[in-house]
Amino acid sequence: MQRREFLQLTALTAAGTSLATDSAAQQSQMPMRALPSTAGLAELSGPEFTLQIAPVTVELAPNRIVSTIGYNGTSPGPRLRMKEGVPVTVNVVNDTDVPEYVHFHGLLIPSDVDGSEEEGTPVVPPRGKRTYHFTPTPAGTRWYHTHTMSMDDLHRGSYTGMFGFLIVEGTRDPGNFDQEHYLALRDWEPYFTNQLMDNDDLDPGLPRPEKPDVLDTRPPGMEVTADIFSINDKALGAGEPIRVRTGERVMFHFLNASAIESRHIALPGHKFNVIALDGNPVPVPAAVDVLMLGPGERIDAWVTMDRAGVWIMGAPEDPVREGGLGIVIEYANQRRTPQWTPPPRSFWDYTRFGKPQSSQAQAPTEKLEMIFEKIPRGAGKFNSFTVNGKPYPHEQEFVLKQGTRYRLTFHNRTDDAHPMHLHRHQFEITEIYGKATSGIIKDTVMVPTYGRASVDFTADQPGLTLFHCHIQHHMDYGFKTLFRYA
Ligand SMILES: [Cu+2]
Repeated sequence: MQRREFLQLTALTAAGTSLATDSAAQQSQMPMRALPSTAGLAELSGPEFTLQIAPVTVELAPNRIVSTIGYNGTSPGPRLRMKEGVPVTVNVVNDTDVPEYVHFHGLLIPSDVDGSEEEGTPVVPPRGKRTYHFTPTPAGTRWYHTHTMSMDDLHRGSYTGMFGFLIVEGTRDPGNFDQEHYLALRDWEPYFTNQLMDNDDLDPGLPRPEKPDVLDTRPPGMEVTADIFSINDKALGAGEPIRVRTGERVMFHFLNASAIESRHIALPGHKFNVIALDGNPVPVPAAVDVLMLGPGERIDAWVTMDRAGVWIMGAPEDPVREGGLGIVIEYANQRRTPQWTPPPRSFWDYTRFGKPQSSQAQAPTEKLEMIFEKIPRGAGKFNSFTVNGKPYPHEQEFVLKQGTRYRLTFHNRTDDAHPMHLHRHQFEITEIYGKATSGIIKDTVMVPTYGRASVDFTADQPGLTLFHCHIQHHMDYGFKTLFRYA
């Protein structure tokens, strides 16, 4: 972003905020709804849904309008609310000239409706339509998004606005909260860069067991980054604030819908009580100052509103927050410029939410080692990636026996952290950062730079199963494998 544009955006942020504060003064006279939910996002309830893929414009702020592709005229698309175990029909209408796939991320559903070309899901043809029938499970915060390849086209695939929340309601008690908000973290208008922008794991204390003795010094290839951000469809200050009262308990469902980078979120003076990761309840709920979400990950966390004021909830990194990644939290009868103060320095650690010992109950019987390596391709080209020394496609490397419990150990021999996503299954993290843990069930895990992680899963969903890095250009340039069932 040019500096001039950046200043315009910041000026606008300030103006937008003061407008919002004025309207809040009027609003505070009005009774609050019992359970206010995030404004601006439509919600559709099943059992039948229609998603229309077509160009949309997103007004992130009055002077910041982006053109992209969305669902049903918006980005994020509508929130889809399904009931666990109740069959649904999703009609997908493709009003673009590009073949499309809609992937239902985090659901345990068959390959032919999972929305993955690699798994053999039929395509939604350009200017055509296709109907998916499946039974949503398990309950939790899921999401849906395009699964097309982008390669070097930054207007395709998950660089576009084709994403939305998908909520599967179960029988679990949702808890007693005064408000509930669905917040998707996004970046817009990505561009190529030669610099690795990652801030995934700056903690030098992290073990790096996979760091090679001799580093590959060939010139690195291109990366993708962005300077424009939003939560849902609004940049910081341009949308309505979340209006709260002292003592309220507010539930936030966060999704990192970025195709490229991890995100952190903090709310000055408040703590996030993390109760679920990737939609699945954690064994040890815990309060943290800062959340971290790799691309594709979700966090459900509630906050007790116990520090009156007007606050910015957003990215701790100044350029990211000032570029739009934030939302104002405004207490009743408080009128001032939204405040930001940096959170205490903290390191995101999944094991904080797990049981500290390994699970003896479900020991794996088979082990698969997966070595991730990056091949630097030099300026103007994307790096490529290999798994166990081979690029995609793999033929017979990863064949599963139905009913068997597997331990996958990821050896990340690259200088970047990767959000590794397993389709159609969920896994349990059993080791990460050199620590054993159990009970954390996820579908996507950030494998640290030069780090190692182990996850266990049961092969109980026959059919082709894609496993890949959720960073779009890593996946497109080789960072994926297919699991097959024998
Ligand atoms: Cu990656």
